Amino acid sequence: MRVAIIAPPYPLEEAPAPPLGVTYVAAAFESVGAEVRIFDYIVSRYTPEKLGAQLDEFQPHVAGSTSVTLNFPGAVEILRGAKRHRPSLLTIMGGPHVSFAAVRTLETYPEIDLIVTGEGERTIGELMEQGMDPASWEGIRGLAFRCNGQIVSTAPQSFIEDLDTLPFPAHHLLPLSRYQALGYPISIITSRGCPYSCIFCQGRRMVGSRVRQRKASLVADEIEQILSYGIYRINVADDLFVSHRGKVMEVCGEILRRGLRFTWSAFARVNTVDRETLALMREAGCDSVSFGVESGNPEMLERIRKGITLDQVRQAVSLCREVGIIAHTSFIVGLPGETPETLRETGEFAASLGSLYGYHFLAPFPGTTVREEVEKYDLEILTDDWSRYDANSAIVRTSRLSPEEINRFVAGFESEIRQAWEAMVQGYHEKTNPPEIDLQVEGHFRMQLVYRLLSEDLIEKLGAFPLLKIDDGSEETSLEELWRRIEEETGMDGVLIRKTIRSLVSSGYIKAEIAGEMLSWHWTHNNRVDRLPGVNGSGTDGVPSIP
Ligand code: B12
Repeated sequence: MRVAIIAPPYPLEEAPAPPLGVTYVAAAFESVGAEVRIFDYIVSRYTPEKLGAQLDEFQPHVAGSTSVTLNFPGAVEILRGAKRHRPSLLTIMGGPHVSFAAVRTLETYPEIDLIVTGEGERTIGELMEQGMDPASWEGIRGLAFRCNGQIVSTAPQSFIEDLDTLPFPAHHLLPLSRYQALGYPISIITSRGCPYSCIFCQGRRMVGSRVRQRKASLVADEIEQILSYGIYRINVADDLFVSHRGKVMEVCGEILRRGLRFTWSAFARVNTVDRETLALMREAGCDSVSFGVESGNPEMLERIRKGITLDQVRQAVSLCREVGIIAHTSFIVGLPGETPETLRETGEFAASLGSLYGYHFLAPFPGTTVREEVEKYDLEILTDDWSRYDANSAIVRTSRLSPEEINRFVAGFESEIRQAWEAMVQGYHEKTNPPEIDLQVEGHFRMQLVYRLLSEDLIEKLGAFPLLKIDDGSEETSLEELWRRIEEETGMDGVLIRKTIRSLVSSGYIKAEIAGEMLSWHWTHNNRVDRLPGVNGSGTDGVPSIP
């Protein structure tokens, strides 16, 4: 059976990193004998023509897409295109959006044949065991589908008790060089589950309230596999990494014992960290921790069932500072019962912490308590246009605040950030910045450029040349021509383009290939390294720099 897994696009602002769920799903299909490809439209442009060509070449029997609410419309469009191109294709969707909007999705989108709700791996195994035969679906948990004009939802799938039985995420199927060029970390999870019941989050319903841990040695094996791709930055994406102190100690202990050298970040809660744990995390390479704080108003924290106090926030941030970890704190605006006063308290509290901080707008996703029980709260949800569920503007109102007022609060904060940024950019152009600021500015421009190269397929579009003289560096000449073409196409700074393309070439992310009379530049698939840098005895000092 051939299975195409689709990673639908999402914008640069949402940190387009290697999609973890997609690689778990791909691995689940592979482990039961399917031939799997990932059609990745996060770091390459989606066009119906490209999809058609990929389908013609691979001839899959099944196409399965993931989606969160914000990229659900894009995911449906791709499945629609796939079905139109290849009507015999079985189309599936899974992920956090459809898990809680299955019936409505099937009612509205005939191009989706089957929805897998919740954790996918066990359901995928059962579907494959039955040859994906629709006649068997009624007997499989965790599905929704159409049958004789009716929509059928089977009972929820039970959570996978022993996560150590799962195959590692199929990173080998991702175009890793492209992700590495962009520079976002690769995610791993050491556990699934979250016992907290914050009313704005779907997490607990996706993964259950009991935290299921993976064995530390397997987590370290997975990290070694990631390092073998030349990737030295990892994000620990557990819903709640610091849930059991002992477990964190085990994972960090294993990283240290094996001498794995890489840097990493994690999500945590302010009420579950302590000095000793943070210090060990620091020693094991963790340099930043993100805390969801959500509000600076104690009653609001209670209303949203966050289960933390403002004192715990101050304490966690100062512990991070003491051990040398950068703390990020994140706040949500437009929460139920939000008023001008609670917003002001949040703004003052956020600024008083001395941590990096930012705001998200409440997006009441399907499956969250705040959406399902909205009538209990002082909150009105203003749209069901899923493409607006990006948490980047207000889509709710409260009795005391309009969406415009909520937007204005964040715009005030963002204009301060923008002014500071504009000063940095000006200093960069006028060469008056200290070197570390210039690095930051250049890194940002570089990422923007790389994202354009990827999302607009610019290397593919502009990187083919008739072969010049074979003897003398056709490659170098074509590179100069490539710079010129990219400069013309993007209008971006020529020096930055030259520097960036050179580094992509020297890191092996793009390569020239000669075929017949043409030389063309193309992205490599991945960049696997034979020796593990940073593992004990390899002789590498310190963390290798991320190209
Ligand atoms: C880690 C994480 C991130 C990381 C992603 C890291 C990465 N590179 O993958 C970062 C920080 C980048 C991130 C970004 C965002 N995130 Co986020 N994130 C999470 C978190 C904590 C874990 C996700 C995860 O990796 N889980 C582990 C994997 C294995 O699970 P999974 O992806 O759900 O996949 C499983 C099933 O869904 C299913 N499945 C999924 N796809 C498919 C496809 C098929 C065909 C099948 C059969 C099955 C299937 O099987 C998989 C294996 O069991 C969740 C909370 C949660 N527990 O769900 C929030 C969560 C997914 N994020 C959320 C949101 C909103 C976002 C953002 C939009 C941020 C924002 N502006 O608010 C962006 C969007 C990015 C995107 N397009 O995914 C929401 C999504 C809610 C929704 N309905 O949209 C969640 C649920 C948290 C919440 N607020 O409730 N996120």
